[in-house]
Amino acid sequence: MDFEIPENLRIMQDTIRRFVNQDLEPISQKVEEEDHMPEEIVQQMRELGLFGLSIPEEYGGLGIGTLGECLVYEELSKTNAAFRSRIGTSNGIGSMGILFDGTEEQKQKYLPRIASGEWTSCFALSEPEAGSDAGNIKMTADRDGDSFVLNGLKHFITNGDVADIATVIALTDKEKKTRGGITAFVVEKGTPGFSVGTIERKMGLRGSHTCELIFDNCRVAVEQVIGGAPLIGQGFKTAMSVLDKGRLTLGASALGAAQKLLDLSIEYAKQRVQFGKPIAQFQSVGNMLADMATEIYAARQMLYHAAWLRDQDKKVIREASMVKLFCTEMACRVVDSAVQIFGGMGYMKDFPVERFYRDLRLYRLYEGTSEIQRLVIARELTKD
Ligand code: COS
Repeated sequence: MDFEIPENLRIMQDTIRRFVNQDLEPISQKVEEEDHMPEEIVQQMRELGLFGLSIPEEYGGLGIGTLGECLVYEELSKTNAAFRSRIGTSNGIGSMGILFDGTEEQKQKYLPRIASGEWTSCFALSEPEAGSDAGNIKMTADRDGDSFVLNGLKHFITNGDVADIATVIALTDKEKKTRGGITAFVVEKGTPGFSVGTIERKMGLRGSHTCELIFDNCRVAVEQVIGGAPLIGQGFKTAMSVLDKGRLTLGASALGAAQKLLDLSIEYAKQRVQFGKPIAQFQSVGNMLADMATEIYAARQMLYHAAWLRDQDKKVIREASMVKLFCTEMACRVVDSAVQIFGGMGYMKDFPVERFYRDLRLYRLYEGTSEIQRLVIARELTKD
């Protein structure tokens, strides 16, 4: 067994760590307060190649593999979660369908633009009646000659307002549904009938917007089916494999946030004096720190192992759900302890702990709730 992180990934990790400390962290509170991501910082992300992490070099990306991506997201998540969201959604769930199942023409057309950050992508699956029950989508795509006509509403779409292209999952056969009746499309901004609806008001993740997308007789050519004509009706599998990958990188993001919270908690516990000594010297606080560190250690091992498995081209459906489940639940336990250690200060907006508390709560919900992860794991364990 080799637990060494390869040299090239270590260098990348250090670069991102510096970027977080020097450029992102100083503006993280501003992004939170203004609920806005400054264009200059997005430009810096482009220059670092962050929008192409998961895209192979032949399409203009860095192609650093799943472990590399996880290491980057871990570092990026030690500050405001909106930064990771801006990048991760675009070169993650927004564009992975094209990479996994797209035609060569689609890859050539879209991936270099996503990788350079010139274009942003989003992933439009969720609907009011199709959250966990992803196969229950109502949005239709009716065939009409050489095109499809899309009608319906998507909601909770991260990056929806800034996206230039959307991976859109729609029903092409109401009888077949998840088995041959769902199709994935790539729809470009500006296509008549495609518009952004309400920007939703959320508990956290300010600076990263979540929107409705409206499709009203939106006509797209058959060429916009991800994978082209042979994959008409096969979009549910595309969507599911996109989510499998996203569950690993989201686990990495939860892990990075948890590590940051542990670091902040240790620092605070060592300098906060009560009853004449630093609170770190009280056994009850020490126990909390010990539990936080132990869970983080466990989470990191499982994440890196699952990422490594995926880089060996192994199927990781079960492992990805385990990682998403454990890392996000763990991070929520860690942030709860962090608030407890910070006491009243942890409840104040002057300290980042309060923001992490709100932001991390989402991680147990999106890209598959904890309940869905357990369902997937149990099904994988018990299937023939
Ligand atoms: N990768 C590839 N194919 C998959 C897959 C995966 N991870 N999961 C399911 N499939 C395939 C199945 O193999 C099946 O095809 P076959 O009959 O040809 O084998 C087809 O898809 C239907 O699968 P299944 O019967 O399992 O579908 P269900 O409707 O029961 O739903 C779950 C499966 C619950 C796993 C799915 O609805 C899900 O992941 N829900 C959560 C969605 C989510 O994360 N929403 C958050 C918002 S999106 S950001």
